[in-house]
Amino acid sequence: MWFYENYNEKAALGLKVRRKLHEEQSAFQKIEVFETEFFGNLLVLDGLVMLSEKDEFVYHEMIVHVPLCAHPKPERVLVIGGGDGGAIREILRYDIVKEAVLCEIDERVTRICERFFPSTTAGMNDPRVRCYFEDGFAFMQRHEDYFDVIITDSSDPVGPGVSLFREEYYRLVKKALRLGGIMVSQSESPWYYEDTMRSMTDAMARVFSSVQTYVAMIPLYPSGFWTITAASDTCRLERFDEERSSAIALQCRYYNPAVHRGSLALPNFARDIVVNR
Ligand code: SPD
Repeated sequence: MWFYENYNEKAALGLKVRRKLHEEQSAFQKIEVFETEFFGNLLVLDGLVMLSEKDEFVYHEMIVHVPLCAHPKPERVLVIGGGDGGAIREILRYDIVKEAVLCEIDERVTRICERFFPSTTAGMNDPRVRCYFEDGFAFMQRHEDYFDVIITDSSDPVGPGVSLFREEYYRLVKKALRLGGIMVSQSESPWYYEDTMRSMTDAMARVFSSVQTYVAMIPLYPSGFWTITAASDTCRLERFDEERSSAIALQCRYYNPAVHRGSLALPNFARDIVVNR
């Protein structure tokens, strides 16, 4: 039995699976969990791969440690999306973090991950964590001048995630950040989502003075060449805290100070899409 994620009707990812562990239609999306031969359990939303047990560490380490090592004092961190808990797990590695807030639109994602992905949800009951199950856009409208780092760990720009790729959302994020804050957002692949990358980074650049896209190699995301984009008025990713980064790297399987620096180097074809500012 094989699972296929269709990329653009011309290419697909195929994974050999032992069995389907779960399937349901939540109020927001179709949620499926497969047991694969090689990548462990696999979470799929509306037919698109969100994470596997084997490779999730790459995405979660890179979406968290790059901004948390670039911000001078990340005490309050918000994750929009990320109901699987992987980003929260990484945020909790920092003693300096006082509050880790999760806002996930679909509570069923979290409940299913608690059952099938215990290693990503491990931190959810930590006393520094607060979880809200509601729309990220609406949550952001109620917050002003509060967070140091805001991480948008969304699904792809289809279905419930679509509003998180727009200028209006980035304006709300900016309002919710304290002075000196930084946001990051998963920003898809230059091979398959060129238009999304261009429009989202253009929108961020209308809101923040600095926009920087960086790379993470994630085998189960389309093309394996995945990007995350940071935006801020004060933080620059190349000016990161080396000491904090080296200390965190001791607990990581992908992230370290050299990877932090190297992830900022974009090949020309990708650089030309996002025009890092
Ligand atoms: N095409 C996959 C993009 C998914 C990005 N978010 C994944 C959620 C993992 N926490």
